[in-house]
Amino acid sequence: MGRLTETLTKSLENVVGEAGLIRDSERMQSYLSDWRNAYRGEAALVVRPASTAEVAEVVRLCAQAGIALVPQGGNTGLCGGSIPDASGDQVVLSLTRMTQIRQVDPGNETITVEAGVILQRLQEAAAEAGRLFPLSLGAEGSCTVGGNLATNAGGTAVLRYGNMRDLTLGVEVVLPDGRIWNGLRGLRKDNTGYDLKQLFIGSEGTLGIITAAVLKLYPAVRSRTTAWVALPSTQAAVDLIGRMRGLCGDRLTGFELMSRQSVEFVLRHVAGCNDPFAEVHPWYVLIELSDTLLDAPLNEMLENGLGEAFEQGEALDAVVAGNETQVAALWKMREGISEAQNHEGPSLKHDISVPVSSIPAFIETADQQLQAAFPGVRIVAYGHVGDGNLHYNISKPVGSEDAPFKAQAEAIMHVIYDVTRAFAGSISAEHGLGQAKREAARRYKDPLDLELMRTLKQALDPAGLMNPGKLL
Ligand code: FAD
Ligand code: S2G
Ligand code: ZN
Repeated sequence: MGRLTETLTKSLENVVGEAGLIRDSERMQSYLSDWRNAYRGEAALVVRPASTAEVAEVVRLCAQAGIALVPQGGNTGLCGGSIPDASGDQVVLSLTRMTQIRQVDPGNETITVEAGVILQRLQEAAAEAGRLFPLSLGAEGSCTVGGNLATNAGGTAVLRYGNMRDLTLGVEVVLPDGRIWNGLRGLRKDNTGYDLKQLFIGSEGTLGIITAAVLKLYPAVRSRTTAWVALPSTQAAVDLIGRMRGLCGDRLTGFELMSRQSVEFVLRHVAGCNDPFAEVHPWYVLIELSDTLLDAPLNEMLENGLGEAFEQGEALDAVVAGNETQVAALWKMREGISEAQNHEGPSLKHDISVPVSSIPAFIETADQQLQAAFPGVRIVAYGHVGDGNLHYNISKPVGSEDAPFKAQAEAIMHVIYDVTRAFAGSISAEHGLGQAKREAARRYKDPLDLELMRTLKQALDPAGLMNPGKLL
């Protein structure tokens, strides 16, 4: 790896201008640690190009000098993928100045946006065109489209609309040698060889820098109903989602599971959150139905489904939001879990997926093994049931110190990932691998998977300058 020189810095400044270069260590800080302060690094420079051409020139100059680049969007990633290493030789390339919405094409049901567009802005732009862009996650106020693509983000609407991979028709990428690959096609059918865009989606900045994308738009949702339901078990959650899917089909657009522990954390740390029920229950689901019709009979469907669930003992209590304020309050309970965990010491995150029908047995097995081996740890289990995706996070025992708990992180991780493997699951459902799960991927992924990934990496980035140390 090369080192940054004054000459190169000058050349980079000629490309991105004064506004696009951050050398001052103070101003660099927010680019050098992640949202949770779980990862920290050093950088020789932060560059913020404002166009694809500028990105390409920055990449070309750094490639020539052998300087490694760390692409960064909103820096909300949870695996340390956007944080440079400790060498101080790497350059962080932030896409946050590339915020153009290049084209909205309602007739083609597509929108073309640049990588630095914040997800919430994209959702608003779709709404302004009378459409829906359905990707939705807790960090939507700060994560960027480029980061969503690079991590193949999921979130709460995957069960109905899929993840970023499913929502994308084309991408524009600056390759590791600085060439611009224009894959910005808005076609739903294009069978002319390998689906190249899919190589870059989920590549976490290791194969190139995504600078723009053509994304699918959907019909706007004009009615929705939301309920918070107490359940006796996770099996009841799996039965209930099957019931709701049978009754409501594609109208089921949200089904989020939360353990009592996760709700306790939110009630304790997130202002304005109150338990809708007087009684304490072991599990809860947030259910949302939505439809493009203005007056779809959603409440009726929901009540039918819940009625059957009560009869079958699948539901213990339920509240249906009566207005938008109450809908927002229920989602705040769900989306507040991430933040709440940060107030309870280190949160060891395990973003796993297993077949939906295996969720109850996974939780029972993992709970048993963890509590036997690490008495007192607090299991914060919640997630997107429809995708078999659990955030099976672990917080330290009450009253214990951070350090000894963090020292157990690897052993805890192996218990959880061994159980995940036993259920033919994945050790990363939606957050990616970053630096957090690079070693785990080596241990849990099939060797031939890894060999093929390395072949691709070698073919596209032979100098290994694109986000080194991440993913592979
Ligand atoms: P960053 O964190 O900046 O980068 C993430 C990765 O992508 C890094 O490896 C980086 O190098 C790479 N990268 C960024 N931009 C580009 C680019 N233009 N080209 C190439 N590589 C690039 N994720 C989910 O999937 N589902 C959830 O439900 C979810 N909920 C969350 C809730 C909270 C409160 C928080 C803080 C995070 C959550 N996340 C979730 C994780 C995170 O928001 C997503 O991974 C998101 O897609 C990251 O986007 P970003 O712009 O912040 O990317
Ligand atoms: C979510 C956020 C990450 C975590 O809230 O759906 O993806 O585990 C998670 O806190
Ligand atoms: Zn999630």
